[in-house]
Amino acid sequence: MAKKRALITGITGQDGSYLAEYLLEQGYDVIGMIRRSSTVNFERIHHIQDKVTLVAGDLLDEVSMIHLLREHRPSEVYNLAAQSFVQTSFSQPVFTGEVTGLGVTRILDAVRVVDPGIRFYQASSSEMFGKVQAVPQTETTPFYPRSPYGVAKLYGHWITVNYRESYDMYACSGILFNHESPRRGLEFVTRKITNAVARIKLGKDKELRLGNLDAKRDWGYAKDYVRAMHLMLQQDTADDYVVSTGETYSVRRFCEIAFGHVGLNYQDYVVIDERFYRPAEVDLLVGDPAKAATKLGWKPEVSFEQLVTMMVDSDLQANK
Ligand code: NAP
Ligand code: G4F
Repeated sequence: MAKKRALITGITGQDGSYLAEYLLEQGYDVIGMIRRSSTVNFERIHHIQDKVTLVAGDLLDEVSMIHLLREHRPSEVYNLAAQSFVQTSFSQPVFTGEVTGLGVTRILDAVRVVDPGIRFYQASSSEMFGKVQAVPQTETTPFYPRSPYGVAKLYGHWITVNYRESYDMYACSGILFNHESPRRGLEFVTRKITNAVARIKLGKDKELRLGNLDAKRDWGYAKDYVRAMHLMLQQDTADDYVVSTGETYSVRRFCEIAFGHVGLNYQDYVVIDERFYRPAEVDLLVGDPAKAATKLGWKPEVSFEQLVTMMVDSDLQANK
């Protein structure tokens, strides 16, 4: 049987790197779309660089994606590329809309033009629930985004649904709640905390400046979540799924566990800094993963506490 071939946009990101590893394990040919930059940015994929094919393209440029789809003919496309940092979306709302919102139309349309039979995954986000209208959030909970990022993701979600319904394309929107790992970008709160814990423990830093400690998130492990992306594209019909753990914890609780893991008390080191507050906050996210469990047979394998301690241990190692 011919090998399956998948294109991943955002392969240099946290999820892209785990998804590429997972698809290679499943026997796929993996094509990774990378955008041009003046410095090489392959930290997360250097260990698999010789096993994947990297091709140039950009979500801002539809023609580049038409060319690479024509040349490489994937049977599955995972659209993970985005301006993914919520705080930046407040200072760069138009850019975020171009990449994270309109970028989805560009790649969907490239798929439609080249081969509408290609299966498509869109990386949607629990940020679309924003000011939550129900607890826990399900696939039918009304959306109420609270940032330009959330608004752009909502556009990406609906254009995915629209292309599915208009052109009979197999297009899925995975509504993923926060997922973290040792490969998480340093600007996101979890990695910011675990990296600081390691540096403080090793005597390299003295304090950690954070914003809202009372925000609550449903945090899972990124490696668990990429399995759900793949499962969504293996079904008889395309659909949308919430992917989450069903548990929620505050940023404060994350700090408690992370500092506690190395024998420190977070209250001795965390300093509240107004600069890290957002113009509008998402106070509480907690997803109901029942549909993903029933229809995809998916469940997370790493607990919240295991996730926090895994990230602290990894940062201790990296900062030595
Ligand atoms: P990430 O680490 O920030 O990675 C984003 C990726 O997108 C990077 O590879 C980046 O390339 C690429 N990219 C950005 N702009 C691009 C453009 N114009 N053209 C092509 N590539 C571009 O994000 P992540 O955490 O892996 O998340 C993956 C996706 O899931 C994102 O769409 C994110 O919004 C969404 N999501 C994430 C979570 C989460 O908790 N992690 C939850 C829900 C949804 P460079 O390396 O060149 O910057
Ligand atoms: O780690 P965060 O920046 O993640 P956020 O905003 O929840 O977004 C992440 O998850 C989304 C899924 O829900 C993704 F779609 C998105 O791409 C991204 O991966 O912030 C988490 C919480 C926020 O409430 C924030 O206000 O932590 C709070 N926080 C408190 N102090 C902080 C800080 N966040 C950051 N980044 N830095 C702080 O110093």
